[in-house]
Amino acid sequence: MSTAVRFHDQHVDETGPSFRDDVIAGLGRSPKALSPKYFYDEQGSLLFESICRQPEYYLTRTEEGILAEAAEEIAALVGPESLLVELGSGASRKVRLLLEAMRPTRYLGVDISRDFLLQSTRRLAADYPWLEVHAAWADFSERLRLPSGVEGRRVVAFFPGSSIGNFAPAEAEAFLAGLRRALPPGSGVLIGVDLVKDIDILEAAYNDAAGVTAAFNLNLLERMRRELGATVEPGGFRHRAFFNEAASRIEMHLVSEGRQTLVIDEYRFEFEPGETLHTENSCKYSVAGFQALARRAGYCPSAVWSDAEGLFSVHYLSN
Ligand code: AVJ
Repeated sequence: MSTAVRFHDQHVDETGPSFRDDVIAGLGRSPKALSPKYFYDEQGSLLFESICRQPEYYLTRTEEGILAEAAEEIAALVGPESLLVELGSGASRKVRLLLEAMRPTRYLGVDISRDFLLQSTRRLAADYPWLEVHAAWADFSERLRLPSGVEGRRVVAFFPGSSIGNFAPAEAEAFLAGLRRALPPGSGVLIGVDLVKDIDILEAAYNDAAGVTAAFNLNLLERMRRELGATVEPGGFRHRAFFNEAASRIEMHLVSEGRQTLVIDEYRFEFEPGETLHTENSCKYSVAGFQALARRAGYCPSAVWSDAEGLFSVHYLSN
């Protein structure tokens, strides 16, 4: 069996700012902030996989349970598709449930972490001889480019894991509206969305006892050292995650333990004791709240699945 003929990869040119540009801009702002997309270097992607296995992090296993249960129903609803596009595919585990139920002819995985993406999409190509596998390493919040030959075909865009929560609601709406315009008519979006719930459950999920989320957050500082030659003592910062009820989001921060200076070449960034670098927002929705957002983005929210405890939701938005 030759996977080579069925496996295609492409690098989608990143024309935007680099990690270095964004770190220098983000540390220069007040309050200091950085995009969560920078968590996912090789080390960060591995730590994220480990987060997904932590007992407190209910999101992954709950979404997998929903997909396993609803896979046939989803397949029937979306119809025989020619292309399944996964945004932020990571280890591409959840999509297996869909691939097996939907049996699309083509799969495109899009992820920002190149080696991770190539490993996981090569595994898919090896495991599913009937599937044509494409991989694109790109920031999927940039313009989405579909492989050629799909014009006029229906596409299902799979956006799992509640990654949409990293966008503020207005940005999420704009992103989904842009995605809708990029997809051929008759296409749909299958999207995992974490639900608002008891604060203790939410906060525990981002403060696991094993400290994996803390390591994931602190890896940003390690990455600055590795890639930018930054002078920074990761031990001088601690992880903080809490639910901001007014904004309906988990916020993650790196809190400076004392007064210190982070140095990158000629740039010096002063931290006051207790000052934070805001590293992530993870927005939480009600089912109705997310459906309203999807409508504003021009979709018809035609189906929604949830677990018995109402922890997580998976929506099908038709175009
Ligand atoms: C990948 C953005 C969905 O917000 O739950 C996990 C990332 N951050 N633990 C999330 C994350 C800390 C995750 N998303």
